[in-house]
Amino acid sequence: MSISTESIRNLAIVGHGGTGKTTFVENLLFLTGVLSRPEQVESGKTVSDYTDEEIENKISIHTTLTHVNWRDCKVNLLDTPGSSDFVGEVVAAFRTAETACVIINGKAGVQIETIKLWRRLVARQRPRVVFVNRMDEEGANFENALADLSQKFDSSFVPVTIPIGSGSDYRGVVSLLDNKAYLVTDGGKEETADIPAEMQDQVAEARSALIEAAAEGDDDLVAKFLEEETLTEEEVVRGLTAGVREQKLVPVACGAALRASGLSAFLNMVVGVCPSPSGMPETTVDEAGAESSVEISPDQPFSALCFKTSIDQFSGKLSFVKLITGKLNSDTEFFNVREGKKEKVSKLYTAQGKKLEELQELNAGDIGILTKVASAKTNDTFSTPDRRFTFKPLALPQPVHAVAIEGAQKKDEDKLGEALHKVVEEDLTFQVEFNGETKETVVAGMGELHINMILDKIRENQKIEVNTRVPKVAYRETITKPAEATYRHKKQSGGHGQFGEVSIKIRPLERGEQYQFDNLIRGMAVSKGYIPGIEKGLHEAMSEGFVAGYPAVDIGTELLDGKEHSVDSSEMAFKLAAKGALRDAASKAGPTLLEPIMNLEVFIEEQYLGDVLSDLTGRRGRVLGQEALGGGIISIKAQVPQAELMRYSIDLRSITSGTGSFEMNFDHYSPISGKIADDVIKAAQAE
Ligand SMILES: Nc1nc2c(ncn2[C@@H]2O[C@H](COP(=O)(O)OP(=O)(O)OP(=O)(O)O)[C@@H](O)[C@H]2O)c(=O)[nH]1
Ligand SMILES: [Mg+2]
Repeated sequence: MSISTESIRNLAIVGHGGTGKTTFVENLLFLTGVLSRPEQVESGKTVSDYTDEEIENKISIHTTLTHVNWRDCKVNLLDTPGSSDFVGEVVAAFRTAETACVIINGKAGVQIETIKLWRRLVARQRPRVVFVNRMDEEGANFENALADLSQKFDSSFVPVTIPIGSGSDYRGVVSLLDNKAYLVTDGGKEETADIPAEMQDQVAEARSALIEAAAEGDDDLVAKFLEEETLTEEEVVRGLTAGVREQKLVPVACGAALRASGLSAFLNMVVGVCPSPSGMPETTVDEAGAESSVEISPDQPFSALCFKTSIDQFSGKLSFVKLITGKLNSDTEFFNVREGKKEKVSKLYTAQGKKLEELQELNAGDIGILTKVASAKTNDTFSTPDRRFTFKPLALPQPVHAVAIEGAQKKDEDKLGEALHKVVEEDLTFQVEFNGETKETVVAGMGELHINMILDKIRENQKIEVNTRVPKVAYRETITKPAEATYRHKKQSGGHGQFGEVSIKIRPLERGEQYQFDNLIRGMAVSKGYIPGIEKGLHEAMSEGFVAGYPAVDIGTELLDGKEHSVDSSEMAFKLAAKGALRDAASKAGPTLLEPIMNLEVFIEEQYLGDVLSDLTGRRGRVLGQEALGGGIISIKAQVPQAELMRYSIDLRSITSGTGSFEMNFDHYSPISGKIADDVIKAAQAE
């Protein structure tokens, strides 16, 4: 029997690296009886961090699906990595889950990756809850953590649990929802108890704040609260549910995941106040690109979103799906909308980490795994043939780090290409591109760790050596003023000669306009049939460049005049004449090199501001502005030449002791001159 949509809660567990997400999930599995004993991340035996690379590095790298049952609900948990190198996995998880559970460290408070995630969650309008973890560590302070949240984020934070003690005095939590204490036991599950006498006043105050927040969550309740100054239990839950769903408030729970503490109250909150998928909107895009929305509901034909694919050593290809509408069972036939291809469910599973559990049926809102759907890729929409929409794809951040790679042995190139292709299918933040200009295969990802991890895995699995180096920059060339030239291509060799003469004028275009061609020849100086040859010649000359061999852009060309010969002219002769004319004209038109300039947003702790700014200046960067995000975290916006950013993800980490990170995307091309241009030309000539 499948779980009803109303009884499902989907949670993406997200937050800065090392805040305890994996430990949290492990202990939720322990609390609910899925595990008889929780393991520690360091042992390499947790349910969630099970891949070789996770066990080796002792951090999460992939999003892992697990689930627990609590009070008639099924809670799907997507444990995500905290490192910004794997942000693609995180985005996929909170794309899928209705609620994001943000875990923060009770001592360190809100850290940089959490700030970046929060901004994404706000942009996606995702309901959020917070769990302040590691309350058992020296220096943990719930009040400070709450203040830090309020200072950094523009949301209304409402405690639903409060800690009993902290650090070595930590004993458990008081749940404000059911007015009970949950005490830590030695290695076992937490036990309920009465609220400690000395906390009565504190609890009463926190509870009235919670009731007031609940009243504000639901307009109907405000009036009642003003009149009676309190609400019933049922009304509190109703108000909080509406508040979370509408993102008017963010409930905050606390505890110590490592000691399985604070988790019962957390699950009570999730089941009570986090939205079920039922009726939640999902954006669709039709064939014309128009957006609309469907509500998650079982009472419609089948549709699902594939949010992740991976390869399992026993079951082969796994496709992780979230059902948006209808039901799915082993008889369902469906279409992969992107491929227009019919597929069949062979088996249907859910999972506890790597352990697959077979299911008979999946209901709308639930998350499951299909095996052997050959065509499946991340972001695919599965649907019935009559419904031709797709679900809006994940918006992923642009790669920030790239390296050029090649197989050490020529014979390994094919193997390498195939292996890279497989990774690209699974990981949308990893890109592979053969750059025809620089003749390099360039792989790009979210950081050095991300790329190293992928390449190491390929080296090991394929038993091949892969060399890496800093990629070449894709420079461009252009002109700075108009010029004219006439070029005659004439050859007399044996029988047929070759003849073509072309006069052109070239002029600089606006940046980004690329290329323009106008034929201004009046009369019959050149037959129509030769014009395509002339255009081909101009194109070829532009793609070969005239300063350092990089493609020329943003040049307008006008064909002014020409001459032809009744016997010796040909398309080829005119092509060569046009090429010569463009080269001659360009040499008189102030030719120059252009370099790519990137938009950069850097996130750092205040103490590193001076060092980061002077480093950016050293990279020929132009700082556009800086903004204090609260709590000593600063974002700097700048434009920096790509040539200076090839190792930035590595250098920034070393300047900021590993805490800084950045996002970047291409902005525009900009002219370079002097020594910088000379060096580029010299390097190109040395090739
Ligand atoms: N004292 C204490 N330590 C904790 C607690 N929760 C987690 N830890 C420890 O914190 C470290 C990091 O825990 P993880 O669960 O791997 O953290 P994570 O957020 O999953 O890390 P990433 O996946 O790398 O982002 C481990 O050594 C845990 O044992 C807690 O409640 N108390
Ligand atoms: Mg983890």
